[in-house]
Amino acid sequence: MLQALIFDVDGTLADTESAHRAAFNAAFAQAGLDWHWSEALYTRLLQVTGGKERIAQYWNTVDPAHARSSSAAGMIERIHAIKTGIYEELVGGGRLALRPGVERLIREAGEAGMPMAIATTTTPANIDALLRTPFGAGWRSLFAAVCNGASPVPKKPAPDIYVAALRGLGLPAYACIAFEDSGNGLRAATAAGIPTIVTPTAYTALDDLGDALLALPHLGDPAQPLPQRIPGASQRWVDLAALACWHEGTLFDAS
Ligand code: XBP
Ligand code: MG
Repeated sequence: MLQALIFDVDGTLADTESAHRAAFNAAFAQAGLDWHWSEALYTRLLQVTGGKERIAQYWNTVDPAHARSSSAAGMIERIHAIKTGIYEELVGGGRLALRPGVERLIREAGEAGMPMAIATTTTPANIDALLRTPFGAGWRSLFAAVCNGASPVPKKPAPDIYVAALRGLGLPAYACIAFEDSGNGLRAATAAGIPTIVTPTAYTALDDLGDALLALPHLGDPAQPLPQRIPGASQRWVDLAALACWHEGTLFDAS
């Protein structure tokens, strides 16, 4: 039986990567660097999960000698802190909307008493900036566990952040459904044993998403229905009843 939902953040709850890219570029300029990440370059850099790790990887390709110097880690921390502040300004106050169906499904699950968790590689302040307006300052109470990029575990595609979310929920992987947007996220959730629904964005549309339980353009909403009928549902949006039906199918397949 489906007992909990686990949500990725970037790309899944909202289409955040353009704001992340703008924030990285503004931070580079503020730090006096002439680095600029174009959309095409950023799409490739997204294969490296975590903003600090992404900066380190890029620095290592453009200036390996300095990237390996003793001051590099401190410099990355400083650039990333500037980036996080800019990102909060860009998405906070409801300036970036959640993707279709996200708010509706989270509210439905909350009202039904279905436990939820977050499993993301992003910085905690980014989650607060995104969720504080739609769900209020107490958004954290909607989730039994919020596992994020501050935790000292390997980042996606490693399964660790999903394993931490399962531990926080106190549930086995087969009792949950995860929501992801990227190949790295899908690999992480799948390696933790969690059936996963993917809703890719333009940044992740070319990722290998073949292991997903289901791939959809978004979760759909009465005001913004999915373009196609979805299996086991008469409406064109994902709700708890449809999720329970797909989840039962995975258990049946596995037996
Ligand atoms: C996606 C990421 C994040 C963001 C940047 O995370 O890789 O690192 O791009 O965020 P997810 P930070 O899809 O798991 O939410 O700069 O705060 O690391
Ligand atoms: Mg993501």
